[in-house]
This record gives sequence, structure tokens and C-alpha cells, in this order.
Amino acid sequence: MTTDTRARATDTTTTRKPHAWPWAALAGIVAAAALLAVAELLAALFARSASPVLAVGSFIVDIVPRPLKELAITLFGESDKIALLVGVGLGAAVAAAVAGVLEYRFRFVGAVLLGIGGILATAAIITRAGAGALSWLPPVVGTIAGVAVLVLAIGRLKRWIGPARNRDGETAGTDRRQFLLFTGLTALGAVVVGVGARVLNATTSSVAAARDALRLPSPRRTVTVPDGANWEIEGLSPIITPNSDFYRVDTALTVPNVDPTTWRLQIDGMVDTPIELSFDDLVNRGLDEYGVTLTCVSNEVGGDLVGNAIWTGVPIRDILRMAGPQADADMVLSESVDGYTASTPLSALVDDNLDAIFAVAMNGEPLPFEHGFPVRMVVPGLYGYVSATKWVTKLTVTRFDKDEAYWTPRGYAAQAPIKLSSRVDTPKIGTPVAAGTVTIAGMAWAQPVGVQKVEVRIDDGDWQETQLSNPINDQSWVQWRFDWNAEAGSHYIAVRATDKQGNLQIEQQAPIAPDGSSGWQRTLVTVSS
Ligand SMILES: Nc1nc2c(c(=O)[nH]1)N[C@H]1C(S)=C(S)[C@@H](COP(=O)(O)O)O[C@H]1N2
Ligand SMILES: [Mo]
Repeated sequence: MTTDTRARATDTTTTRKPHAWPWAALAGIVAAAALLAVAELLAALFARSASPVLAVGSFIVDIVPRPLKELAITLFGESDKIALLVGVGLGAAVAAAVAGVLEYRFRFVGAVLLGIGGILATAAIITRAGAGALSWLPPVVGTIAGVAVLVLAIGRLKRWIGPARNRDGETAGTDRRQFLLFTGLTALGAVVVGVGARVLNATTSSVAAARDALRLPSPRRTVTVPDGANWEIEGLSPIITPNSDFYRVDTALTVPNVDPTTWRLQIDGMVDTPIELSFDDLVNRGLDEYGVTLTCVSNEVGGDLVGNAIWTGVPIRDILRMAGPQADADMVLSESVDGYTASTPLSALVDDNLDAIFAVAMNGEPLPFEHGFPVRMVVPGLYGYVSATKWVTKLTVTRFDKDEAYWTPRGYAAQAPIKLSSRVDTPKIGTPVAAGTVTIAGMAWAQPVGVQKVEVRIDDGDWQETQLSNPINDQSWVQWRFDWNAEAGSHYIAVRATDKQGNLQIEQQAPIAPDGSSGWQRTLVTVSS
């Protein structure tokens, strides 16, 4: 009798034995979560720039080929960075699950795999620009913690389910509880610690306080927006883009935190005397305001990667002259704290008739973090990627045949003047308008020459000149408007600009790579009767 019962009990356990692999995969994911949480916590405490998620993400941003990057921007738009992080997260979760299963099947193989992942993350972290002396610590300790969790969790899993499992029903229950308790508590702890550390990292930045406390000298010369510069027309962009609406384009997954009191600007390379300036050295030279429209090379015809601001800053030529560029130099490689670089013709930075500046304020307030706090470059007439380095910390005077910038080996031109352009802001495609007088309006820019005229064409009609708003200067865009007597039906509106040198906007369509899009925007409008 007794023997019989025992046999049946064993049988039951055998048939009820759950599949081990899903649990092993789960253990792998929990181990990876523990790795990340420990690393994030240590990063928040000792080495802010050493977040493994962000370092690996940034590493991937830099190595993905251009078509993939463009696809990501097309698919996810301004959320492309979030999409990347989600992608990295999913990839890591799958790899961790595989490590868990392998560890269950072959002892220590999963642990070694996780360890290799940790070593790769450490490599990504310590080779990044701006990595501190302690930046190896978070990923290394995190990896040790993750490997320990994996080995312990899989050990418990084997005691519950594996070949070494306890045949005794009672103890089997205990073993199951022990595995679930261990992985459950570790998972909970990882989420709490990981999220807490990220929040801590993001909210306790002393640089935010430094920016709040910053008092810049008042600009000696200010820019006034003349009367008639800004029409308030529904759907039409304002002539000054508010900071909160200003487009943002950069390769930075987290906005660099740069303390203005420790910030330095270094100028070296082909100069007579290399120099180094502090933030005070820079602003104490005297600040002036400049109105400049910034444009991204990735702006498609009709796109919105363009914005206008009043920048406060110091002419770059004054600073460059202190160092004394040598006669055979023709390029300045500007570098950001995060390693991003841009190549700008030396001539554009030393030209007395072109105000290339180190900007410290944007529309009357210290630069927002995303727009380059504490110092960025702004150069009228050149696309942002070859001139507008944010978080700038170093200029190397050099030659185009000696050095290249971040985007140059990635399929973009080493030199890229902004192509003169115009766009329709209203009416918007897909928003029907009523027949009668309809105001067509938009923006046009031709930095640094200035816009002479903007013309529109309805369907196959003649080109008709529009009215321009009173320009702030030739470096800033203008608004244009045209009152159209719209008849019911579908109509095409085309727009083109001419600059003050008489150049007509290029009609031929071109993609954004290698040096900016071109073509006349043609938009379809539905007019209801
Ligand atoms: N450090 C750094 N500066 C940078 C970039 C970058 O990726 N990193 N992108 C450039 C590009 S491509 C453009 S168009 C402008 C955009 O400036 P904004 O984000 O302030 O609009 O910044 C430029 N400066
Ligand atoms: Mo750009």
C-alpha cells in the first residue's frame, strides 16, 4: 500500500513537472535586470556618464549606417531615440533569455555569455568621449551582480525542476517557492533600484541649479524685431521660434550635463598660440545679440527642421584671432563634450561681414540644455551639422585634407551652405478650406544673403509675387503671404523664393544627403464650395 502511494506520488510529480526553459529564460532576464539596476545605481552615485543603457545606445547610434538612420527617422520621427532604446532593450532581453536557457542546459555557459555582454557594455562606456575615471565601475560591478544572480537562480531552478530535483513532494514545493521568491524579489529590487537610480540621475543634476543661478551680462547691442516682421496668421510660424518649439537634432541620447564653472574652451591645432578660455573669460568679453535662422541638412522640402532665434554671444573671429590661425589652415573642427564634431570653413568663422558666434543665450535665456548649454556655435548660412556644435568645448584649426567631422564618413558633404528655400505653412495639406479669400502663407530663408521675393503658383497659372514680412535681417527667415481667391475643387499651390543676389530657389529635387534637399514645394489644397 505504502509503496504504491509513494510510486504514484512520484509519478504525479513527474507528469506535472513544468517546462524548465521558460523559467530559465525568465531567470536570464532577471539577471540582466539586476546587472542594469546595479550599474545604474553606481552610475548615479559615482559616474553619471556611465549608464550602460545609454552608452550602448549611443554606441549603436554611431555605428548604424546612414540608410538605417534615415529609415529610423522616417519611421519614428523625433521619437527615433526612444525607438532605438526600446530596440536595444528588446535585443538585450532576448540575449538574456538565451543566456538563461544556456546556463540551465550547460552550467556556466550562460554566465560566460552574460559576462561577455557586460564586457562589451563596459567597452562601449569607457571608450565614449567624456567618460570619467570611474566609468568602468558601474558596468563591471553590475556584471558581477548579474552573473551571480543568474548562477543562483538557475541553481534554484534545477533543484526545483532539473535533473537534481528533489523527488519528495514536500521539498519540491519548497524548492519551487525558493526559486520564485528569489527571482521575484530580485526582479522587484532591480526595477525599484533601476528606476530610482535613473530618476535620481535625472533630477539631482547640479548643472540644472547652475543654469538657474546663471546671471549673464546684459547684451550691449540687442536685436529688435521691427514692426511688420511678424504676422499672426493661423497656421503660420512665428518669426521668432520659442525655445520650447525649436527643433532639436543631435546624436546625443542623453543631453550632456556641462557645468559652466568647469567648462573650458580649448583652441589648438594650426595656431600660433593655443589658448584656453573659461565661461567667464568668454562672456566678459562682452555679449551682443544676433538674429539667426538655423537649418538642418535633414530638412525635407516643406519640412520643419528650421527655426529662428535671437542668440546672445561673442563673435568666434575675436576668439580665433587670439590664437592666431596659420595661413595654410582652411578648416575648424569644433568638438562637443560628447565627442561630436563639425567641420566649418575657417573663412566662415573669421569673416568680418558674417557674425559666426559662440552663443550662450537663446531668446533671452541661458541656452536650454538640449540646445547646447552652456555654449554652442551658430554660423549664419551653414547647415547645423557643419557649424552649430552644441556643448562645444574645443576648436582645432586644421585643413579639410587632414581632418574630417562626424557626418563626413557617414555620407554627408564636408562643406554645406544652406540652400535657399521656401515653404507653405497654411493651408495645410489635408485641411480643406472654404471657397472665397484664402490666405496662403509660409516661410522663406536665404541665409546669409536674404530673401528678395517669394512667388506662388496656383495649378498651372502664372507665378505671382507674394507680400513679405519686414525682415529682421538677412540671416533670419521671413514670412510671406498671398491672398488667393479660391474656387471650389482641388488645387496645387507651388512656392519658390529668390534671394537678394537674384538666385532662384533650385527647382530640381534632391534628397537631404549629401548636402541638403532642394526642389519647389507643391502642396494640394481642397477648397469646399
Ligand atoms: N554636439 C552636437 N552638436 C550638434 C549636433 C550634434 O549631434 N551634436 N547636431 C547638429 C545639427 S545636425 C543641427 S541641425 C543643429 C541643431 O541644433 P538644435 O538642436 O539646437 O536645433 O545642431 C548641430 N549641433
Ligand atoms: Mo542637422
